[in-house]
Amino acid sequence: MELSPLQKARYSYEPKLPEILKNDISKIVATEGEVTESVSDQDKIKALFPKTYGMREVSFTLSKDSNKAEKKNVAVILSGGQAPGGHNVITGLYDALKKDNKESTLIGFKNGPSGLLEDKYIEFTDSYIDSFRNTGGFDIIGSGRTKLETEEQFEVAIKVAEKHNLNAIVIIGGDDSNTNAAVLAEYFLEKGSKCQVIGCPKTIDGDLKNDVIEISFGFDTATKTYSELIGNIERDANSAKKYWHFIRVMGRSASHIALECALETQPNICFISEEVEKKNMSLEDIADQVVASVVKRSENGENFGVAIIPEGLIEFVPEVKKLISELNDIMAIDEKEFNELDAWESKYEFMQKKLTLDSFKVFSFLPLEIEKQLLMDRDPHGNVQVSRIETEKLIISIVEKKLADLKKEGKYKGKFSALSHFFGYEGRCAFPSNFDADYCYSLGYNAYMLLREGYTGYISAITNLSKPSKEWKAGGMPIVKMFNLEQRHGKLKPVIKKALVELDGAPFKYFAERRDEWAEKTLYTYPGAIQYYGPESVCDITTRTLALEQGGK
Ligand code: FBP
Repeated sequence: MELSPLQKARYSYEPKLPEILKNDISKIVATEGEVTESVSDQDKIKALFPKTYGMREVSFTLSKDSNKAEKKNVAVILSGGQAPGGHNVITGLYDALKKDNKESTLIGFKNGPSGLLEDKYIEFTDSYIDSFRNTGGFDIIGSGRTKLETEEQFEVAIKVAEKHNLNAIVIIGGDDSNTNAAVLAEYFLEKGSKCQVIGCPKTIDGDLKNDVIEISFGFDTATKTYSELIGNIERDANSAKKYWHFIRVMGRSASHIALECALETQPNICFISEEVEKKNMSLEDIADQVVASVVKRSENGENFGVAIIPEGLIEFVPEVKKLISELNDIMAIDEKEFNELDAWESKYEFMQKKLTLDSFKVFSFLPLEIEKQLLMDRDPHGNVQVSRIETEKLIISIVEKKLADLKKEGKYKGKFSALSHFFGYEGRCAFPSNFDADYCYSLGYNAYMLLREGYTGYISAITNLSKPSKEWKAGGMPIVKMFNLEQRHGKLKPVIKKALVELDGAPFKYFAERRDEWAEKTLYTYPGAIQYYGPESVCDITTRTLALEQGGK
């Protein structure tokens, strides 16, 4: 296979580990901290997870004695959307396992959790692992979104684990996949299986985080990739001075990606879905905010601008949120009947009968394309696929109408020519930044330490991440600690609580204090491309979000 010069160079990059993990593995031991509780619904969650509820947080320290490792058979699964650094989680896990005992084996189930159920796997070798070091993508074994949730699936998982004599399965995924990891860990314990389950926090969306999981991997590289592109567009806009660019960025539920990109590039507009929901903003209110900036800037002779829109925005506009929730419930029950209807008119009538009057009003106000996008297939977790809804075009169309009205009234004399963009898949498989390369390698290495020490139902946790890697700390947290009860498919289910943008948090406050000035003036910043080689102050820095959250600038 032909390799690019950067790929060749990245093969020899040596990811940095926290100091504690650089020691002889046989001398690293776990120290237990406080007993944990789930974030809410404690009694109900305790009853559902009798074996894994209330376990203690774990950190690693060095002991004088060394503890020889038995041979272990471990499996790994990549689950959900791609995120830069996934390959390094696997290389870190592999290196730790082989360093500890050469006889140990690592297999990878192919194409997500379905690989476990179908027993489709590969066994990793040195040369195969070496060809994926420090590269982006999940193609090392592939990924998938199959949800592990039924008793039959768990029974199959036990049989496959027994067949391979597995000591542990490491599941690399987001909130839903780590929820599955915790459920599987509980099930294995209940059935007396020796197979442990360890999770690793992945998602470019950045919404799997809390006091112990400071950031999910992939967020750093994905936001740097989008910010580079947004900065380039800003410079183009400021050079040509003729277009307003509306850029939708990924982030299914939370707006962490949009906020981080705004902090990096200082656009004229950036919506934060969590604020839209809190302020109960309608689609019209959102468009009015854009119109105000367009009008003001045109008065300054600047008929151009840049707006960032989080892809999840549409689900946070209260009136649309209610509509989507009704559509999800309808689809959960009547999807088959709905899919048998061919003509759009019949589908439309079907929804008219099923939706409440208010929601149907909102539905019928939307442009036809958006109506169709809202009715597309749900993902395996029953969610509407927001990455396929062109919210940026919806906003442009409402803004155009409003500006035309203002023009008629003589209140607006500028020109408005809008272009739309969607940045999502472009960022998910980029070569991991040095931060993600180091962080992911450490997460995988640390996952091995957790399973070596006999833990199950834990998520690998590397902390103190806004500091240089030698100050990073290694440990683990019981996954059930992150649980709450949420409505899914019309039923209350125990799931990891999603971390949304906190409106009283430092990153949002920083943005909110400056955005009025950004809306009017041209104060763009241009982050440029990710740098892999050069000064640490450029190459090793992480996100503004993490820096601000941890008291930096
Ligand atoms: P994960 O939460 O599984 O990591 O995926 C996040 C994400 O990239 C979202 O930002 C996006 O909405 C979604 O995946 C797209 O999913 P798909 O890859 O199935 O199109």
